[in-house]
Amino acid sequence: MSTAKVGVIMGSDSDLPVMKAAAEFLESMDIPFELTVVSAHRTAERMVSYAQNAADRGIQVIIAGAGGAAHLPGMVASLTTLPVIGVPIKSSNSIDGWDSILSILQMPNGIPVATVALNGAKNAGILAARILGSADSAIAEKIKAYNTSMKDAVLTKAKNLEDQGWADYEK
Ligand code: RP5
Repeated sequence: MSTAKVGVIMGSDSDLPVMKAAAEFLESMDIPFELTVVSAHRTAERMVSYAQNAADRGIQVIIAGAGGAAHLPGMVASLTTLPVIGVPIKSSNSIDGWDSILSILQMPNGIPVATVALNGAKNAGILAARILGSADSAIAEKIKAYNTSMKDAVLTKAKNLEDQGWADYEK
């Protein structure tokens, strides 16, 4: 069995510049993942086999990104009981990204795909970590620490502006 808990798949290697944000977040949380190309249209059999075997291989969450007529996340969701997070990608064959957003978002009743924002692969990584964190307190603690670091960063930005005399907000 593979040690990966999250499967990060994408329709093409041209999606990698976007999708690597999911991988980088998982890496920062020490969550084992795998990353590969699975195309719904150009490697349909590979998609079926990947989705049908993922759970038995130890994968607990799948992140699937695709651009254009983005059928990969929905089709993978139809072939597994694992949670699937979809990342719409504004790709070279995309009109303006809406094609991919709607292909991934507008799933029929019964087969959900948790769709993040256009090119929102980092949030996909965070959501995958949160799903795993619901049953793994070590991961949940790391997410808490991540949230605290974001809060501190925003408060530092606020203080920097306030110190320039641009606000007199009383904390
Ligand atoms: C989609 O077509 C892929 O997910 C990618 O976003 C887009 C372009 O693929 P390539 O032509 O770069 O392989 O299926």
